[in-house]
Amino acid sequence: MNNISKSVLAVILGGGAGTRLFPLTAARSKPAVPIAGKYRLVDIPISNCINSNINRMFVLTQFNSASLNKHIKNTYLFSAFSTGFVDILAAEQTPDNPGWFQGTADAVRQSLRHIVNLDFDYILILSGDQLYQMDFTDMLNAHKDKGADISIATIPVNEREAPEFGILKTNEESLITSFIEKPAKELLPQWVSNTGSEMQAAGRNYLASMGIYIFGKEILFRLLNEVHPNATDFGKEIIPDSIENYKVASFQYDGYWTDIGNIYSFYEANLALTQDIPPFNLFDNTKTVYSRARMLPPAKISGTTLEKTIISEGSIINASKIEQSVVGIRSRIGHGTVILNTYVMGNDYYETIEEMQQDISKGIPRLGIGERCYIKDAIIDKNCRIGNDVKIMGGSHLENTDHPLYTVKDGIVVVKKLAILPDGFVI
Ligand code: ADQ
Ligand code: ADP
Repeated sequence: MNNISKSVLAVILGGGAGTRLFPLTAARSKPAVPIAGKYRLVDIPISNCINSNINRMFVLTQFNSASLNKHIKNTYLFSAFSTGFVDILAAEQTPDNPGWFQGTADAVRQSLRHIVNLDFDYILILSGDQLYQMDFTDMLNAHKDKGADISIATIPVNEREAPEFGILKTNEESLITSFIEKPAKELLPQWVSNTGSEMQAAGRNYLASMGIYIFGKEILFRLLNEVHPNATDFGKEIIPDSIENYKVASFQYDGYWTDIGNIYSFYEANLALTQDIPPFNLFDNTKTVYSRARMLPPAKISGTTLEKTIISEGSIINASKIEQSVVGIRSRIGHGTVILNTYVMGNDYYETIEEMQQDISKGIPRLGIGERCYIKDAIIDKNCRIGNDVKIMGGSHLENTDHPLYTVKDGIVVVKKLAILPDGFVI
């Protein structure tokens, strides 16, 4: 067995109240949100762990949805000869803690009792809503070489992004000397770092925390239970308060990494996969992204002009044109339909011919997207029934709204899971 698998345990933060990705999180927990046509958010951190030989993982979530359980149980089956597991720990009420997880540190603190008896030296804490392919071995080795108590993965960001992150400064040994969580714009001039000439040329002058932490086991228990028993967050409390008393190291990462915590960044990250050479590469043998093997038939396409588009397995596409879009598993798209800059998540099941005929006789659109529709700048959640001649035109002209069938956020129309849009519906 590889050494790292014995010494490291990973904890994946599966999401707080989940308002930022609403309505995708209205009926499922954040780790279960489908991305890139066939994966779920949680597959990203789990795959990064597996590719780094870390095979013991806990996923912390506020509520334990059926879809998350099913996905994890059916996907991550380690052999009987391995110590590997992926366990979901949902916020639970206990006599001494009546509430949900209050924040990231509180979530980890509440899960310690499930973790304490396991054999490990280091704990790797990961966010559940980031898109990246990172080998954590390098970070762990740097942590050990430096004799650090805590290591934080960091990445250079520009001035526009800096206020959204924890920003830090380091000394020449890459030890963190100061840290501020989400600094106001006016404070930024004080936080400029030497990020290297290439990064500086790109305007990336601030060193941001990626929210990825390595703690020694003893230190984590001491910090959460004794030093800060009431702290709720790593970024707001534990990290800034540890800089003075502990050896906190920065591990600078220069690869592709993006936060997908809100609708716009989620949409952008999905559509970025359609570029010629996407920064997040699903076609890399050494960095496989794992997901559930569904044994679906290959996609069947007829009469469609496809431009920079991903079509997932099990789809039946008769559209006239699809551009810059991601089409998820089991999608069905009718004749004459045009889809632009859109993420169609697909369906969880197929309708039988009889069911389709029943739909037609009841006047309900069939599962999928009908004929002669025009859909632009949208996310279509799973299992929607979109009739014929429907027009969805997202864009900056739309105001943020929440309608029973769809939500508009930053110009993106999100059609809600299971929504039924009748023939001729216009957004
Ligand atoms: P944020 O991402 O804003 O900043 P936070 O909202 O605490 O911090 O979320 C961190 C991760 O934990 C996310 O994946 C989130 O979904 C999850 N999470 C939040 N509350 C949770 C809870 N109660 N239970 C389970 N999971 C929860 C953090 C750091 C910054 C850093 C950015 C990088 O605080 O310093 O720059 O991450 O993205
Ligand atoms: P989500 O992707 O939104 O999280 P779930 O994972 O909860 O959705 O639901 C997906 C599962 O539910 C699928 O595996 C599918 O088998 C099943 N399912 C959902 N709706 C139906 C339906 N109407 N008929 C048959 N199976 C369904």
